[in-house]
Amino acid sequence: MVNVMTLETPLELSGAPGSPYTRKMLAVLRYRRIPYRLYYRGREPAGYPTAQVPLLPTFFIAGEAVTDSTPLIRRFDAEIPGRPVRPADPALAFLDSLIEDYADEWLTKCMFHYRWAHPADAAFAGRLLPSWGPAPLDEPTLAGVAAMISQRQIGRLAYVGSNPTTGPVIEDSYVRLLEALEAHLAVLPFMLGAAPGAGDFGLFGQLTQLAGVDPTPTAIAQARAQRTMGWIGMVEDLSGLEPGPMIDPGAVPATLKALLSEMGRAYAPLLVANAEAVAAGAKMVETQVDGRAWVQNAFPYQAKCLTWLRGEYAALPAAARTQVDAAIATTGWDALF
Ligand SMILES: N[C@@H](CCC(=O)N[C@@H](CS)C(=O)NCC(=O)O)C(=O)O
Repeated sequence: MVNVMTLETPLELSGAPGSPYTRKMLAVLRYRRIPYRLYYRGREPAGYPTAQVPLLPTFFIAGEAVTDSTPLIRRFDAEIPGRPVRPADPALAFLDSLIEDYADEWLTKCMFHYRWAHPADAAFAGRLLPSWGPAPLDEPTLAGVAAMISQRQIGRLAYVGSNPTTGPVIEDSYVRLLEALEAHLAVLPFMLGAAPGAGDFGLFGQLTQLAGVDPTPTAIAQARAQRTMGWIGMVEDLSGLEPGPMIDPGAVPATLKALLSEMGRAYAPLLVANAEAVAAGAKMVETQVDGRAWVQNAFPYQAKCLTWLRGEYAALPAAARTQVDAAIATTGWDALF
């Protein structure tokens, strides 16, 4: 393993094809043309460290196990030259952060909910996930592992906020997101112009599963989101893309405004309510999302997300802040800043 204080390539990581954040980061590495070595989870070379919270993907950098895709994308941009993911323009970079946070923290609810709350989807995923490892599995072993994984993941539905109250809110938001993406991808190749940002890779990661693996949400995408499915296939490997111009941050296209509105509608109220619950030491968040009841466990990580977004907003130069304010006016995101 590389054991120096700066990033060296190939970057090494462990992950799995069924992990949206693994897919997000592999697509980033391909676009960046950063050589990498992927170990299937549990197949890392002997002696490799384990992260404090062992999440997928885990990168092995300078002798340490490092997780969390959002800061890693920024770190790779800073430390490995060429083809940065984050937009250079500060207003666009901020919008990119909003899109990435929505994808990582809200769209993942859709992914986890569809995968484990629908019995037929859960039965499928229970057998698929272990089959994505390198070890051959005979039938009794696969059946046993599938039952164990399904039971564990169904038990985790509460953590992402999927329950009978919130299920319809989550599913409606997925369908509306697909509609907004279809409209946007009819006019632009990526969310903010002719090059992908962290938000594109975040959306891509979750959508690899929602619109390509899990039967119920994939059938919805097949019926109504062919452009989006094509986009997912392309974002998987953008190693040959020459990035083109980004949109004018002072004149955000209507389809992007609609996307930001969809994201703000679903996710922004929850970010605020969750942060309040965490600050008050409450165990549960009870609020309204999209005019309907929402209950879930309070989630300290998402309180940090809000702090980061507010910090990034506060650091915007005045001219960029004016552009951001215009872009997010009436989208629901404006309530955060
Ligand atoms: N914020 C993290 C989230 C990573 C994450 O939640 N990974 C999930 C799977 S995609 C995980 O490892 N869950 C625990 C497990 O599968 O045991 C990131 O952006 O990388």
